[in-house]
Amino acid sequence: PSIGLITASLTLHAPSQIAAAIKSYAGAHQLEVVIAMPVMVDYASLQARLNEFRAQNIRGAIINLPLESSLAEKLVSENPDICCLFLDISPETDVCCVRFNHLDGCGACVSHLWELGHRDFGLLAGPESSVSARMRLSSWRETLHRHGVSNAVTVFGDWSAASGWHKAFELLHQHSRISAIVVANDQMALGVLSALAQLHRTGSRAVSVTGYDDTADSLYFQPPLTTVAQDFNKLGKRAVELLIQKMAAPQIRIRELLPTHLIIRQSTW
Ligand code: IPT
Repeated sequence: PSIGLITASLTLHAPSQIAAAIKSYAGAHQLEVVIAMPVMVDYASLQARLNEFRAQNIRGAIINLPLESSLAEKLVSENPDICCLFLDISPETDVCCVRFNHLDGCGACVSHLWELGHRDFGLLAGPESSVSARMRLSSWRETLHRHGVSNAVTVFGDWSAASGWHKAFELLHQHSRISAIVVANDQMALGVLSALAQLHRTGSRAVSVTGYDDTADSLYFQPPLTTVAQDFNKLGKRAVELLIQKMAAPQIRIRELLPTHLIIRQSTW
């Protein structure tokens, strides 16, 4: 038997680590994983993927794509014969999900920078089309507001290192006083660190940088990256376990939240 995985681009580190974990835990349960990686994230294209799963006798799907609530709800109601478990949706959406709690990690990250004395922030968010990117941004802003900081400039990247590199130049050219850049994922943070090195903003002139994900490489960035850890292995394990439970008892309602936490390394000071 097989389960389906509909995923964000596997060229990105986080979705690929999640897919790897799902694949290995599914294997431990003698389940194959059929992977779909849609280019378009709209109803027609996702429904087409579920139809392909159905044709292969697949009755459970893990969906790791940032989805708007209405779209996730529509997929569930139009496909009652396929158990869907969502990994990247808003907490307000009433569908089965396992997701990371952005609040603890985002709050800890901004508070850490504030405690170091930073008051001029650059926020490098993920794409506005991603629900998780929007939630991270709003919880950074809430934490800054709580600390009484109003000096934060926001720019948006596309999760890639290349976008991080471009956006760092944009931020520092327009707002040279920025002393800390809060970044929505490690890959963009890698690009930011590279831009800072090119601008000779290192050593005693360094801008503090935080990432998000704690992917396997982040410890080896220069400097090693302070970041918010999401345990992708755990997410994959729980997703497989919970999907199996739901396929056995489709009426159960799954709402699981996994913690995130700050890991302090040398990119903040
Ligand atoms: C989220 C990652 O944090 C981000 O780096 C990017 O890869 C994104 O996925 C792609 O959609 S993790 C997700 C489970 C919210």
